[in-house]
Amino acid sequence: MASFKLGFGFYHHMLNDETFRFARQCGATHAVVHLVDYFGTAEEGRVNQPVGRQGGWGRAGGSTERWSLEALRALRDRLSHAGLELAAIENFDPSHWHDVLLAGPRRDEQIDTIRTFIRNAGAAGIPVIGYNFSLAGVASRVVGPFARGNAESVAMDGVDDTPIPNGMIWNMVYDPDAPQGTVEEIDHETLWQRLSYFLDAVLPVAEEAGVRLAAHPDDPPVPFVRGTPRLVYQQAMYQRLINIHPSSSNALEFCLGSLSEMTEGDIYETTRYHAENGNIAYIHFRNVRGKAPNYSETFVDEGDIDMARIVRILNEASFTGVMIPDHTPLMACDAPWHSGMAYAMGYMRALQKNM
Ligand SMILES: [Mn+2]
Repeated sequence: MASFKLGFGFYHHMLNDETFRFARQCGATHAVVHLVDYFGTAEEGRVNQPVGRQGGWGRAGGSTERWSLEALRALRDRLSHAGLELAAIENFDPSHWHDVLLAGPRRDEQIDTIRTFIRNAGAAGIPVIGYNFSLAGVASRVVGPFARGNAESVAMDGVDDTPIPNGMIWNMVYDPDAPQGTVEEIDHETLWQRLSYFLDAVLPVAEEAGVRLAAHPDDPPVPFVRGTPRLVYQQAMYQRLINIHPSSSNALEFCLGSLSEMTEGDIYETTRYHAENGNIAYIHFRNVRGKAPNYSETFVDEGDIDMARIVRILNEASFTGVMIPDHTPLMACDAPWHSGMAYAMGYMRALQKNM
């Protein structure tokens, strides 16, 4: 039996008892929760993962109340009653840290807010917070029948270079009254400096709180998207992120799909290296075919990655963290998202039980 934990990722609107039961029925014992509501009130968008588009996903502005100690404890307890251990919160709302990403006037104030979130997570016994230090976020992607049997999935076909309007970051509008214009053009080094400023400011708090901050690689992984630089768009760049501030709290949200889309690096060696060094906080266990800027997301068993080989490597490195499916193609039936997830979870459960 493999020692990884089987987790399920919950978008904010899925935090209900029925979805908790569904996750348990899929074999999940752990939960990764999105407090950001990417979908706003758009019901039509809720059947799939959020896909980047120029207009954004909607308004940022989830209340900081979701990160209060009381709210986090209540969430943990709700999941616990459903048989699920709250393993991680995934992503910060752009309204809580846009000036951290942009080096804007409210940067230090927002870092203080993030520090409070981290302390509250620690006090609520939540060991990991995943984040994505990115200006454009997900973009340049299209939806179509790209997976087996023409299942609807997501692909990249070229790079979107439309500038990001002021008041939007990471596909969400945090200031609808922002002045005309677009987000300032910067180079890669400037963005790395912004990440360093952030990590140096929050990692000591995270260490004290017993919380690991886990960085997602860029999705999609290309040097620039919408005129803004990316940080981790090749596998080797993960090590630069670790080197900024080596710490048990400076960790990785290891997305196999995004990493495999990168044009350089060996996914098996990269997995072995970071697993052996204890850098992996949790894993997005999904598969893809092709490389950026031309790839498509696939079912877990039909992409370029030999997922069983990944699990063998993780076992050899004694990885005991959580794996979640991240996203999957939609299947042709009345419950396209759920059946896609159940398929991935069944595959992962079989790997867990038989290795
Ligand atoms: Mn991912």
